Amino acid sequence: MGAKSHKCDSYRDPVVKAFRQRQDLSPFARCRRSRSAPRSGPSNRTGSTTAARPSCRTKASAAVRIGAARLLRFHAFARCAECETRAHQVCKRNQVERKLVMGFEVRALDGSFGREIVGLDISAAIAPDVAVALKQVWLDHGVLVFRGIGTSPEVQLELSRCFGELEPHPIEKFRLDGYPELILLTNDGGPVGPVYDFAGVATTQRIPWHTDLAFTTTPNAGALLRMVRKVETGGQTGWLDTAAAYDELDQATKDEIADLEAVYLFRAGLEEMRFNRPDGKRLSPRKDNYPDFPPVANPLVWTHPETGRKVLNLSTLNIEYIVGQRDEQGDALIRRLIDHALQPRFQYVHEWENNDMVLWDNRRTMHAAFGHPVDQVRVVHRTTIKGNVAMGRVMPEAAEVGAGA
Ligand SMILES: O=C(O)CCC(=O)C(=O)O
Ligand SMILES: [Fe+2]
Repeated sequence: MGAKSHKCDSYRDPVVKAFRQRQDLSPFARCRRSRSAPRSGPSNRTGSTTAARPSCRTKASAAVRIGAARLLRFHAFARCAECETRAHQVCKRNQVERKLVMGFEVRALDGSFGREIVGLDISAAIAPDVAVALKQVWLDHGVLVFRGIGTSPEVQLELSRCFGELEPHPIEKFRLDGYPELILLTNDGGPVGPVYDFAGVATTQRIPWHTDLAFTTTPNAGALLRMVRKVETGGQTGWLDTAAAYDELDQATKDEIADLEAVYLFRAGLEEMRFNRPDGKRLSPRKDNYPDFPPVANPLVWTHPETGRKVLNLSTLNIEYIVGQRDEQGDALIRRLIDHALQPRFQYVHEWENNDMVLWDNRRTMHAAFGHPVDQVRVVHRTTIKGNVAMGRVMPEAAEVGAGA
């Protein structure tokens, strides 16, 4: 091997280079065992070849071989000082941290979960191995933020398809013309949902913490929003990590709720929901943009079908009562769980810029739309990643609701 071949192609990649400079990275993959290897020769930070560090060269090439076999085309393996404490993706066979793979960078967000993806090239089709790597980061972290790259419906669809089959909106009028898999969320031409008075401001698109389709037996796996036109006031979307919320319950509560089911439903008039309904005064008449849904019973603690993690399945907007405890005691339990889950430390709130895209794992998070003044126009395009794991059962009361709807 000549000196030239000691540097992999990724080393010339500007994204990789910038990342290394920022994060103080070695240009070589290192496994935990090699960390103590004595340094010889010039610093790797300045781009010296592995010839200066024979022990690293061996481990780096082994790491690349394993990576290449697994994901076909690794750009680089990298480890930064941060990785000592944070669990980035780990190559299980040799414990090499691979924070930087496939030419995109994975950065922590301002919150306890979720990640930002930086440097992803979506000017052309996303290669299957890149899609696999992105999906893994999504499953590991629950929310992915892509800033400024969502410039067209095509880009949004291309990215969304990395995470699973897309689901067209069941109600045709919400679909974007020519793009059945894109849903248009906008108040352009009139508010999309009810208008409430919040602190004297007529506000639309304000939706309390919920999980999409928590009131059905098969919630969708995820969704991706693209900000086409942001508003100047408000309009944020928040996400909440229900896996962490579960983990941090005390053991007595975990035992208490382990086998409970709760009933969830959806009413087009959100103020008719029982717990976390919108707190303002309704200004618009009840308009049946959406149908009411019959009650469904789902487990209160759900095992994520792809990661195996337990999550608190709360959907605060939709939860009605605990099965078998339709009383004060059951309601008190729901209130206690809601107070616990809504703590800011479990949340990430996104301040939108145009062309941002945010993807979430709907089985491991709740989200909330903060709303915006009704006289400002917000335009969002959304894709939905289909869910295919049923968890609940339709309640016998469904017949009554169905008859009345
Ligand atoms: O408008 C938003 O920010 C989010 C709306 C929402 O809840 C959704 O798309 O599921
Ligand atoms: Fe939602």
